[in-house]
Amino acid sequence: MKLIIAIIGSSDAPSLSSALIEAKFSVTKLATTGGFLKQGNTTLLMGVDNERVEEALEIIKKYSGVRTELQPIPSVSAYPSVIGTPAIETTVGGATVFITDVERFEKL
Ligand code: 2BA
Repeated sequence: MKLIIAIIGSSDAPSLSSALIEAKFSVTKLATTGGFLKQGNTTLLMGVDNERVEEALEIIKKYSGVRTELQPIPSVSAYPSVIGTPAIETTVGGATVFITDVERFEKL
């Protein structure tokens, strides 16, 4: 078994948690704070069987990895060159993931 520790943006936490639960992973969600920016982020703890680690990582990547998304333009007047386009592409997300061996796992 492995312990996956995933530090993600808090806005990605609800969708990622739901996807992981849907895929029958067990997840513990911690409200954490980044040491550098001192802003809230979310840390997920997951005990995962070795053969499902890659599957878990794929889901983490899909829902919280770095990706581009269409964001609504806040004020069209601030972006005169994109008048007529309802949204702009923005880079969002990012996950820092640690994977460690679990020496022993028990439910007592
Ligand atoms: P990321 O590297 O994507 O890290 C996002 C958050 O993940 C971090 O929040 C921290 O909570 C966690 N994290 C990343 N690497 C870690 C590690 N090796 N051990 C434990 N936790 C880790 P913040 O500390 O607030 O950092 C936010 C962003 O600021 C970082 O994004 C990075 O782009 C930048 N950053 C962090 N430390 C920096 C430093 N010493 N100098 C310059 N930039 C830094």
